[in-house]
Amino acid sequence: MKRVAIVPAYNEEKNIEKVVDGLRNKVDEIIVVNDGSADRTGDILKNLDVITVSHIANKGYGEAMKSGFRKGLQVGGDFFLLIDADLQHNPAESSRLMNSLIDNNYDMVIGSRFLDNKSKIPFTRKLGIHIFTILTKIFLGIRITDTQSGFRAFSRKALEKIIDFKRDGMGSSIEILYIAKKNNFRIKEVPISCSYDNVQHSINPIAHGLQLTRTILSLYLRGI
Ligand SMILES: Nc1nc2c(ncn2[C@@H]2O[C@H](COP(=O)(O)OP(=O)(O)OP(=O)(O)O)[C@@H](O)[C@H]2O)c(=O)[nH]1
Ligand SMILES: [Mg+2]
Repeated sequence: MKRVAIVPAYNEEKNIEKVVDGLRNKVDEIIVVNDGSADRTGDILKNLDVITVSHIANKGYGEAMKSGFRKGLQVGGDFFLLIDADLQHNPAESSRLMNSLIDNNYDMVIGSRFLDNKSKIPFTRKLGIHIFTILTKIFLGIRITDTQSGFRAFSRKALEKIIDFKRDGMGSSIEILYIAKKNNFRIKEVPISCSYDNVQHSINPIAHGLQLTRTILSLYLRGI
């Protein structure tokens, strides 16, 4: 029973080592996707005992995730954990997702920032996430409290279906939920904390919002 963590990373020199350390005793293998980082992320990874997948140029969150998924399936993982590299998620909480997935035979477990209300999420961020959660519910019929969460766990069977997602940017998080719904996955949300203390948003919120809007409308109108 092999547990594999997948960590998409773009310019995360300040955080990547801490995230990897936190994951050490939680999984059997750690895959970090260095998505064309312009900082020292690549150098730091050379000295860490992880599998590194490197993009020569920056390809976006979706592509980074996909490269990680592909490698995870290649190395024979049975259960997969997706976690951000910016330390917003607490690697110590990985077990909550993984145990829930494995013990209950779920296809997918989503870490939700809104189930215990302990995270201090900046107001505009919270509003943005809620708007897209409501749109996802209305247009796609998907009832999830945190559609944008990047802290998720998947079974191998689920990942083999999910890996066919098409989007390269932030819309991929919603597309994955759409694939999960189409395949009648058993999904569970569990509470997670999320830190906004040291975050430098690497994507402009307006660009982010537009990507999500385009994704929801395209899935609603064309199913793709
Ligand atoms: N923004 C961005 N993140 C990437 C990219 N490739 C990989 N990532 C990683 O994807 C994860 C999520 O990116 P974030 O920019 O933190 O996205 P977010 O957490 O939804 O948004 P914030 O609330 O602004 O932090 C991080 O671990 C990034 O390092 C990319 O091209 N752009
Ligand atoms: Mg982040």
